[in-house]
Amino acid sequence: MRKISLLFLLIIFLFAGCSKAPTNDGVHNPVIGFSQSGTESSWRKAHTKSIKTELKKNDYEVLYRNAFMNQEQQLQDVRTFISYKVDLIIIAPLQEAGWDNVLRAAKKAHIPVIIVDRHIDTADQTLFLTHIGPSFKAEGNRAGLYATNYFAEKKLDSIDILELVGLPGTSPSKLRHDGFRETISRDSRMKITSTLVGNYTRNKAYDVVNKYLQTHKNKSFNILYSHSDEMTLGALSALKENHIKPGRNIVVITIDGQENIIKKLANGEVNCVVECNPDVGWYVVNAINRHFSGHQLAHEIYISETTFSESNIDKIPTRNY
Ligand code: GYE
Repeated sequence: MRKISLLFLLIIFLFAGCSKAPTNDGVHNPVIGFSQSGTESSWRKAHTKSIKTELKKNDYEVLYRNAFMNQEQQLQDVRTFISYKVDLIIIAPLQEAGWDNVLRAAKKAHIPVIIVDRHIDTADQTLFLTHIGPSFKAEGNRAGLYATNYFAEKKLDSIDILELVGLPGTSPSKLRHDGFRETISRDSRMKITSTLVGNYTRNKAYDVVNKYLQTHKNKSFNILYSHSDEMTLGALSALKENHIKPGRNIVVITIDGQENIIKKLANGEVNCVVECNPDVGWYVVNAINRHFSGHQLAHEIYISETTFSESNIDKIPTRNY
């Protein structure tokens, strides 16, 4: 009799080990809290959709919160997930700084955390399981590579670059700048002459570029390097209003790869699109499944990406963002 019950316990234990995640009551599916930073671009909408769709496909319950680009709101959203005692939290952080306290609270409540897209800045790397997202530095390098190749054979003494960065205090803003600068340093003629801040939004980018052009009427530049497609769309309007032909008078390099910017690549207003891949859902859910079945995760998981320009325009896969 004792042998049978031991066998029974062993079978239950083995099956429990195979289950995808801890369920609080054995009836409900595991609950995942997903805190998204905003909806400022169609890139981000696709990022949200990719994660939500894949979670649901895998039978996870999803609690979703959008912080609408407000850091305080996002910290509050994560605290709400902790008080709901969710099984795991996914955070797409708005800003790099300020996460330690809330992540310590999650750790104390034994709730694992996965960071997606932008990075967080913390001295304690045990506060999250893994970061899943693009290599922003490699994106900057790719943008720089296009710039240096484009001008390699052109006889110019200096090549001036207007840079349009996203929200300050975020890792893509920093790393896309670093990667770009690293690569263009191969060509001593290239110089970033001005850096404008566009916060990753179309309106803000339009305003800052327009103001710049109005106040620097006699100053020309050769390249516009914009860190995101939404900002590029705002910049293109400002350039055209100021009688500058994007793609012709100046070379336009942008990052993301939204459908609406691929159209601009096709009509010649944009010269190069460095892809930033929002389709991370499969990677995120795969990491969650592996974690719940007892596997150790790599601390950094990169998503593969490429570059589009006139040389491969007919081979660009259909965009879903
Ligand atoms: O490039 C931009 C978005 O954090 C990588 O945020 C992301 C950036 C993306 O709004 O379009």
